[in-house]
Amino acid sequence: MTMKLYDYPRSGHAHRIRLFLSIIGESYESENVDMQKGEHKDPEYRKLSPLGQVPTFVDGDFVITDSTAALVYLAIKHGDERWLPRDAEGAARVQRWLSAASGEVYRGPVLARAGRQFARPVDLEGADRECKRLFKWMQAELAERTWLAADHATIADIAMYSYVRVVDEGDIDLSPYPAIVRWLEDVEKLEGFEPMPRAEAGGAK
Ligand SMILES: N[C@@H](CCC(=O)N[C@@H](CS)C(=O)NCC(=O)O)C(=O)O
Repeated sequence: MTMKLYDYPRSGHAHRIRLFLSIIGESYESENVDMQKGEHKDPEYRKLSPLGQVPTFVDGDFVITDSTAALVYLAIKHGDERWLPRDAEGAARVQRWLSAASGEVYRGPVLARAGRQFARPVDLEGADRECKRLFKWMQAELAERTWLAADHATIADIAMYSYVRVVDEGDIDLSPYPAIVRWLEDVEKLEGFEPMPRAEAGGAK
């Protein structure tokens, strides 16, 4: 059965899923949800995504309306076990970063970019503070080891990558965090890597 991604190019949440699908070599259908036209709030789309959010990932009858949940699903169903270790400690280490990808990444890099690149009304000072807090932590972790959650790449790295890569679009400079820059480049060397689109072409957060 074909898998389908309801997608929007500039969405980092959607990019996480595209990136992982590409790395594990899974083919899928893609349907663009034009967020600029507000298609994510259409009643028809809300039947799939009650919150009216992008991305939505569908495999047969199973609908997933969250990027990190889709990564977990794909890692278990289609990926090599290394992407999501099954032992208690290994799984918790990955989950720690999946939570950050939905929490600190949203409150920092996502909102800084949404405010400055897409002129959304956000608390930019708050977003900048969150970015600093997050990047200080990531820098310390990544100065100690190559990957975020294990001694190899996991879905933690996939989930964290997309919005950190384009945080300069929120006017945040990564040069004080050399270990993060090194890690971004390491993710980009993974076989099957697919880049996060830049905002120049316009779009939503
Ligand atoms: N928890 C969701 C969040 C997805 C999300 O916030 N998507 C944004 C676009 S990148 C969105 O749809 N925003 C519109 C809204 O929340 O109303 C995920 O990880 O996929």
